[in-house]
Amino acid sequence: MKCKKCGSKASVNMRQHKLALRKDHYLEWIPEQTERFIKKYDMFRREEKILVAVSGGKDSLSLWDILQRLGYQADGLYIGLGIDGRRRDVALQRLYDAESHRLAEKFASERSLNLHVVDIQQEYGQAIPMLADISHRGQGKPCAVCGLVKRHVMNRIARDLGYDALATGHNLDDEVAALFGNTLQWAGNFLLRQSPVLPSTSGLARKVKPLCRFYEREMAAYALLRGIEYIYEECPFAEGSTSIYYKELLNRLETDKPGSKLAFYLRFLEARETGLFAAAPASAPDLHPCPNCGQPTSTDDLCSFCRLIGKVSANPLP
Ligand code: Q46
Ligand code: ZN
Repeated sequence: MKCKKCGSKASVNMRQHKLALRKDHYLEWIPEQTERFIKKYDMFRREEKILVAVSGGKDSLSLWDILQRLGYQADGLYIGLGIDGRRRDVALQRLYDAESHRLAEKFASERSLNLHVVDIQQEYGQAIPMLADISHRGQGKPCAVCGLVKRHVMNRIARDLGYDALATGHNLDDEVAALFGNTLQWAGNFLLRQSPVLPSTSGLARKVKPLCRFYEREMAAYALLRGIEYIYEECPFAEGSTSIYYKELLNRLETDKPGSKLAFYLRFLEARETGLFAAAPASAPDLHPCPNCGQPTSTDDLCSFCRLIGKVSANPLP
């Protein structure tokens, strides 16, 4: 396969784009495309301050790398989820935590970038798995609580430290798996909110996904060719998740029909823009600031995060 730009041997072949590129051309192409998406979806401007949620994985580290190469003011935020000494997979979880944190720190220090670190256990008294046990949410899996806590912390840091946008490393495979799941359920409100940009509302930071049009394998190739050291393992709790199952199904479709995932996502965005979902019920519920933390909530009382933390204080562990 030959590089489309120079005709020499290509390193990356993207059947879905009918495009093959040599290493250096590929490493230019990814930031060029990212810049195009940032402008197309009006994600942020050069004078704005961006907070990148960094997990130590290939997508978030690559995103930070790309934004830095493009000259944006981007700082990182790493959230330490913590471990639970009572779990069977404690060794795996500890390894994942320590390794992802180490790689995020290494990436930042090698490039003299600013990384904020929030350790959930230090900050809120318990690590994620234990918060999940205490709250009894999620039937054994801590993911619902993990998502709630991560969203709260990201918003808090973005708001308190004056960031204009919060950027996450969601790639096309993540977006398409979520879209597929929401479509299977005809989850109107989720479909309406699934977008490369969620504007800031009632105290919530603007959320942007600059990598939403790149396939997961494109980001893996970018991280590899850029020499970015990242954690290969998924969080141990991701195993057996519905989104991984959807990704496998969609990959089978993609193998038979290259470009299907991208087309599914782009046609969805177009349909949204042309008002196909306009008849869906109003998406945003009435939001009020939580009396405790000030973040918006749809309930008349404390937000779900503050209720969770309240439960933890009321049930101190032995
Ligand atoms: S939600 Fe669940 Fe993830 Fe949290 S506990 Fe791990 S798998 S990290 S994206
Ligand atoms: Zn609150």
